[in-house]
Amino acid sequence: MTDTIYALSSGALPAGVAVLRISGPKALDAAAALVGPLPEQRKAVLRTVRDAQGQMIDQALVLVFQAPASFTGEDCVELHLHGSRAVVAAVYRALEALPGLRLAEAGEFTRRAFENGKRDLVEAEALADLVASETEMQRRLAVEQSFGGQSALYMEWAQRLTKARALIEAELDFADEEDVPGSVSDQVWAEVGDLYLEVEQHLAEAKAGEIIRDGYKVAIVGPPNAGKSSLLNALAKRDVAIVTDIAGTTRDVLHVDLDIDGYLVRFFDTAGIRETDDVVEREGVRRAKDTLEQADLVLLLQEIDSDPQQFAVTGDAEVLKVGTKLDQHVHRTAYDLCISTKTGDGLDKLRDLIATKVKQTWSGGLVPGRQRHVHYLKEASHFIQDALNGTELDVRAENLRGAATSLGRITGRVDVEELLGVIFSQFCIGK
Ligand SMILES: Nc1nc2c(ncn2[C@@H]2O[C@H](COP(=O)(O)OP(=O)(O)OP(=O)(O)O)[C@@H](O)[C@H]2O)c(=O)[nH]1
Ligand SMILES: [Mg+2]
Repeated sequence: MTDTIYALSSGALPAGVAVLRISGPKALDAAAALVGPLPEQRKAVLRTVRDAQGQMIDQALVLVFQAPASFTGEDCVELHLHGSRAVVAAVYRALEALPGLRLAEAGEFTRRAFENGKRDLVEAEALADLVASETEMQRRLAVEQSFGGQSALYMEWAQRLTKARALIEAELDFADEEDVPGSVSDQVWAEVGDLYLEVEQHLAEAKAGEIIRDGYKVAIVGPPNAGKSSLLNALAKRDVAIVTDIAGTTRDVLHVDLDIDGYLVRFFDTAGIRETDDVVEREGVRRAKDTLEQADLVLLLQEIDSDPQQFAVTGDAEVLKVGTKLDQHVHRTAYDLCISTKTGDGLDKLRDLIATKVKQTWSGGLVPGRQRHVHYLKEASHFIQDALNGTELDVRAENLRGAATSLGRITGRVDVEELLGVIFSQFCIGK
């Protein structure tokens, strides 16, 4: 017997309304104990909420969802209470006193939704992303993955792999019989080859998913006194970093998150890179180089007309050469862009350039959303590659099964053996 769980589903109190959700076998009884006879399901009705002594706690809208047509797939009741801490505490006390009820653990409602087949793992993760989304693109990606075709895509791939395997195994088992599609092999492997390319193409977009979720990382680097911290402050429109005319002011890596046209963009201000005997500054320079290597875009700052950089830019990020202190110099074509944080000159252009670059990272389609997905996709891809390159037919078939299983692990739903049943039912062998 599962516990019946309850929790506040809405945000921080106080608020206009607090939505308290109860889910589980005793949800209806529990709600009835508080509000009396329950309304017809899926119909919001105003009721008085009372404690065990009959004292009125609040008035609330009551909504009943009967299993399996609810978020969790269990009987669910929502109480839309007035959003005060005391009201919610009093309702919690009343529910706590009922047998078989307890406060839900983090994620428990969604876990039950998964266990009852309401959402698969990809959809459950995407729902968490949707709730946590702060930028427009994070929202779009989460919606795409939560309600879009992500799971269906992996399911379809697993299905194609399993079908291929079934055909190969049929050839193995019944090779000497006449009514088996004879050399289907060539066609099957051609199709598996196509699938391999599709998986690889999808994997190639993993970076896009990471950038949307975790942000587009822009490293501001350059020699000391180039105006790096001044740029960070100008972009953030507040005094985040200390700015002085002493070379070597910044030592730690500071960062500011900005929402640029709906994308999360993370700017990192770093220590000026130079040879130094100062232990602290040297550590700062090391961190600056680390940041540089992990960046998606590097803004290489240098005061216009100053001596060229003495260090090499490593990593595979794109580099924008930015000339600084334009108020004291004139434009030079040696730089991609010239700015002045004093006058604000060039800053809009810089922002636009970054916006253009980050927009190129995601086309809006299905991309692997998480490291977990990427892991299993790579695993599947390896299995497919082994299947394509193998020589022993039974080993190749086994690799196809491995690939389908890896894909199934992403959604947590695809049972390969079950799929096999579905596929076998479509063609009869040996009658
Ligand atoms: N005139 C002018 N001065 C600037 C501009 N940007 C920065 N400065 C000055 O240049 C000096 C260094 O600026 P910072 O922003 O601290 O330079 P930084 O690159 O962070 O320097 P470190 O942290 O030491 O590596 C300060 O005195 C700033 O006021 C600018 O656009 N125009
Ligand atoms: Mg600085």
